[in-house]
Amino acid sequence: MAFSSHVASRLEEQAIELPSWAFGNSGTRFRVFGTPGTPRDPFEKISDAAQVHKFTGLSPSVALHIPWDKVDDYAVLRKHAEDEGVALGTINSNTFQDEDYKLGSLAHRDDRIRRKAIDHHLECIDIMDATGSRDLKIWLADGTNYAGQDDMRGRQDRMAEALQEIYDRIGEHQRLVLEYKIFEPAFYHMDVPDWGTSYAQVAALGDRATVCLDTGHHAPSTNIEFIVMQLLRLGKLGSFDFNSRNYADDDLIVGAADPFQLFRILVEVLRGGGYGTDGDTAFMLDQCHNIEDKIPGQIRSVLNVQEMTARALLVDREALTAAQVEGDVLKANGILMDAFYTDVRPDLAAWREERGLPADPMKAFADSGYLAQIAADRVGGVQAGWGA
Ligand code: RM4
Ligand code: MN
Repeated sequence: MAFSSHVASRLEEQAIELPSWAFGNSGTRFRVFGTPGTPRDPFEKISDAAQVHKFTGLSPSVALHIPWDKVDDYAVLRKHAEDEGVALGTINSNTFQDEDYKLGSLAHRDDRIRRKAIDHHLECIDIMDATGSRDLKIWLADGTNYAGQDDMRGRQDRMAEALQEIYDRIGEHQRLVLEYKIFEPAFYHMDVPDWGTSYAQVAALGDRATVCLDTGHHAPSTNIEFIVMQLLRLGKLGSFDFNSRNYADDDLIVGAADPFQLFRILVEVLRGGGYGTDGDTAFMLDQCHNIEDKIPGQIRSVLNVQEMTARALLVDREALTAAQVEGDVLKANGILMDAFYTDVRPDLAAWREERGLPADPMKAFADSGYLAQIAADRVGGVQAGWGA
């Protein structure tokens, strides 16, 4: 079996943005392990990210995190990315690593601290103008640890006002994307804990404000594909942060913990017009590679998304609708499962070769010697990690 020309050409629309922070060292609260060759600065992170695109053709852009990826001249960084064959993508703000933000940022009671957090976002928008980025992604660590610690309603109101000021600065072709997370670092309540809160906040801002769905930010057994359906239905699914989880916000390789869930999500993305040129939903990874090599970890990740996208594209939509109309429960379910159980890997290998890409990107990268090269070249300096 080979892909139909429809599936083959739809696969060409796929673009998955990589997080610069995936190439730095990361770990748990217990230990951060270093790896030889880990980037020391944003330039090296982008060079590594470009390898993923070179071997897969799937990841033409890289997201930056500010201040971790601050540089003196963003035009120089942009040029470096272009020379490496990638673009600079989403700018992620960071209001969770400064002493001032202990009790919150955009929802903080103190005018000075709220001002500082808003100004940080305005600085991020200036950076977007220099990098040519479209999206400002906001994830807030704001929340409380104990009942009664603060007035939740007041926090919501202050956050709405602060977001409005930030949104008003977003350019005509730019977007504000608000990410939610059920818990952590706050353990009693988060100010943006769920898609409903994110939706309520962005809906009040305007058309260019949308929701970011990070697949790791839900309670166990949440039906994430339902949320995908609903946000697409409302025209508000701005982006995905893909990763996978077994327990909490594990940030493991997307499709590793629950490949079937990734399939179900992608089926709804296709159904709702969120894929490729159909819509404006950005695919991004938000992952950390604590113990595995980072570049192959990212290659594995984008391949996992591509494999599940191919399977979701194989769903026989007409037959599915017919079975649904007939009320044939088992037939409808069987049609979905047939697509899920199809091994698309041989077809994808052929698809890649036809497009001048290696049939097996994991092996081709391993054979390239790049990891040994960076381990030899990148001596001295401080390896990037959380905080840089
Ligand atoms: C957060 C959230 C954000 C990411 C940071 C590093 O938990 O998922 O998207 O920017 O982590
Ligand atoms: Mn995220």
